[in-house]
Amino acid sequence: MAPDCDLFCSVVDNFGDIGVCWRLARVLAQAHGWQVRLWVDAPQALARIKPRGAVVPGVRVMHWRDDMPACVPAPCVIEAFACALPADFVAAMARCDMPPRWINLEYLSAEDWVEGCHGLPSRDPVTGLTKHFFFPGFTARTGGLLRERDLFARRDAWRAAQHERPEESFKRLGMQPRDDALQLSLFSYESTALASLLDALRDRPRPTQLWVPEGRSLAALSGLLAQPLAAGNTAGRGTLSVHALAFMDQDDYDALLWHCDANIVRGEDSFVRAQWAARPMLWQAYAQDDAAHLPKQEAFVERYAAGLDALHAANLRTLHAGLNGGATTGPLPWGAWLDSLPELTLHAAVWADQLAAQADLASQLVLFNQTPI
Ligand code: TRH
Repeated sequence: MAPDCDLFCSVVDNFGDIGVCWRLARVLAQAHGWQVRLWVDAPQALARIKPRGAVVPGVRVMHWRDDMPACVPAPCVIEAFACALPADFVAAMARCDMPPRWINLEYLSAEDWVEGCHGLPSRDPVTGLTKHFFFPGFTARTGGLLRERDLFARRDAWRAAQHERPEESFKRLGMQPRDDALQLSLFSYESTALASLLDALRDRPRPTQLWVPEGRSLAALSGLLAQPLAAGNTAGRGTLSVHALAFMDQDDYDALLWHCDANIVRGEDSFVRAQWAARPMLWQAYAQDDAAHLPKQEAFVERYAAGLDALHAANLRTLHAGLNGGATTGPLPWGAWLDSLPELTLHAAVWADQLAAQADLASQLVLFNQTPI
């Protein structure tokens, strides 16, 4: 079947680029019936996050190499995160009788300027083709957020099953949660704030289980605890137990976020998924050389904390600044944050429902693609 869309993804580092693209490809196919050719230059990164053996009807994964075969471009071409399409492919787009709709999918930001840039055209000087900038975002004048139609139903069903059949749910994730312990997950980059998080958790009256998938945060914790941690290992300090988990696929990672009482996440895709989990969350943005991630992080916290009382909002600002390498004074208010989890849980549920009232990113993209230029 002829493709409806060519989606190009270059894996810069980590898992966010392919995490977003694989999710978008799946939603376009499953919810909109599109045939998607997903071109990825590092299929091994996709293999880490894709449920094993998962075949999604409508999604064809193509290895994007320098010598990619000549092909007729689909009517919609999505260039994820300005990954620079191959010159031959752009030339083929220009030769089409009806040139494809060329969309550059941008990184997510809560900053105000996004509304003014969403949907703007730009003319390619070489071919004269028009490319449009499509910005995900948190407001009605942006492209919205990626969300599967059945996501909340699956989340709620998983939570119900977790109580009815706990062994089944947790064995899959390699976890043995204790009923009496606070459940936290951590998927971050390196941060000086992690040391004070460990210190705060080891002295809490209530035990904490901190679940950490393999990767950069686990390596950082191994250093801080002076104990090498690999999947399946546990380290205890005071009332804190740190549990290392194997890196799981995207669906299982969702389940981890749904299970935990609060989640610390990073980048773009886990950041959005933690919001859909409707549990308290803290976010470490992907660091940029010019510290451009700091205003990005601040813009998000301003939106997110808008409905909270002044003290909770101030704590969130400080913790986010601390996690992201921004300026802070005094110790980070981990204890106050942990104490306020019940209020923050109510807030997270309201926030998730509010965001879900917005049209999701894939639906907006499909509509945008149909709109005459
Ligand atoms: O991996 P990241 O740090 O990705 C980053 C950001 O996207 C950043 O904007 C981008 O510039 C940079 O990559 C190149 O964080 P992110 O976006 O949360 O992506 C992680 C993906 O990995 C997400 O789809 C969830 C998934 N994941 C799993 O599938 N299994 C796991 O065990 C974990 C922890 C994550």
